Amino acid sequence: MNFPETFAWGAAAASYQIEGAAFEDGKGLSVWDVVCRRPGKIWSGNTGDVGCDHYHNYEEDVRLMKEIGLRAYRLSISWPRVIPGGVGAVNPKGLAFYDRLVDKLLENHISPWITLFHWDYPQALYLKGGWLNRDSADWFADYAAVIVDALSDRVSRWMPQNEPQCFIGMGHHTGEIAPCLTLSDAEALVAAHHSLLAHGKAVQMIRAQARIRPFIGCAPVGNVCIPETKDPGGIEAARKEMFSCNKRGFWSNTWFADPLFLGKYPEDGLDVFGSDMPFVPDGDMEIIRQPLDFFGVNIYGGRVVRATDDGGIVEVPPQDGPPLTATLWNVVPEALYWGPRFFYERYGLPIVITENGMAGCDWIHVDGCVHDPQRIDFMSRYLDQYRRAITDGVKAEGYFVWSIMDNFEWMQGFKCRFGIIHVDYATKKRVLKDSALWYRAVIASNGACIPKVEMHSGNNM
Ligand code: GCO
Repeated sequence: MNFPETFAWGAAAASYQIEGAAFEDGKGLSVWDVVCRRPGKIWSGNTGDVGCDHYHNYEEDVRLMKEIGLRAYRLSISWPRVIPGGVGAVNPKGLAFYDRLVDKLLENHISPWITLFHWDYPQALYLKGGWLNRDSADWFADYAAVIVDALSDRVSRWMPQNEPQCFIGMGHHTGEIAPCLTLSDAEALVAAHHSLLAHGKAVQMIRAQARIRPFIGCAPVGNVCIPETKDPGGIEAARKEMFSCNKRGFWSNTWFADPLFLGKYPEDGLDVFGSDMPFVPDGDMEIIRQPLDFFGVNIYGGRVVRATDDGGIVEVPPQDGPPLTATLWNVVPEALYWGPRFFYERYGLPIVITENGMAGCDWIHVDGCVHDPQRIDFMSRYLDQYRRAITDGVKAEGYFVWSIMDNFEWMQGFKCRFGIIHVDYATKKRVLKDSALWYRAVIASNGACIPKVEMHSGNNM
């Protein structure tokens, strides 16, 4: 079986990572503008102040998307660019940028898929307590209303938030990303709950106000478990591990997805957090569980696990010298089989891979091209597995490669290059990498040109 004829072949990016213009045309501060100015926080002192400067180069960028033949582009909106104070007055120049960008995409027959929040939280609201303040859910819904009012006559695909596991877990619990807070479990649980409430209120707002039929989903981290053995017991062990929430922390799939799709927190998570759980007012879980149209998920890799004789589950370490990307992430193509399969089984909605890709050690070669064979092989193997999941019954609606262009990789600054388009940050020159040209052929053939990897033929990773 091949990919569906209407499959959304896309690429993704995020406002703070590519736009630049951080202090231009009335944009307000985000927590990333502030954290980037804290000495030693970001690799080599990089900031998103200018970076790819997509804000001034969006027409060239959309032209390149068209050249690649993208059917869809996943962008995020900078909340403080549109509402500088986070609430209240709208910045017309900020809104006008997205209005122009959406029109340019549609002019080139590229469907805009919008993420409302991809981590660049308004600093002004952070100073009012941010996600710790229960009002944050209404602040977010009011922001959603502004975007829906401006763009929903042309935009139909929506994801309220990107990766709460990161912006809550890493941003508010471990402190690894902006706003770099190390709150107690109890406080981080409050922030997590408010972010879920915000998701629900934003979905209600989109459903109520969208001017064309909205298709709404999510974009969490996808923590995939892969069965070492493919017998029923091995598969059940991987499924159980993937949907367990038995550690204090926020990296879980179910802590954020079960409330959205099942209307309740996972029991094992409630047990492990115990008395640290916040008070949940009546009605909250009903607000959080709004009907959604797709299960979008960001998948890069996975853990191989096996069941032990005593009923436990252990992780199987990768073989010595595993294939690694430039960020030292393992290359695990089967993650794009088992992830879509297990998520589809649990939540029952069509799957969209809202992010998948790799960082490479890419540069412009002497011939003026950017040869990135690793990325082509990576994407080819992952997409072959995704196709296998579709063949085995998973309903899938799209794939967004991360990323359309090299960009600001958060605390790693510009060290890592994830794009299928190379960006020279000094000159802003864009060069399509070989992977972009390869992806063009994939899209043109609707995936038919991707070779089928015979499993266990010795060339599996
Ligand atoms: C994420 C974010 C992206 C990252 C990408 C590479 O998943 O962490 O959505 O903004 O840049 O995934 O790490």
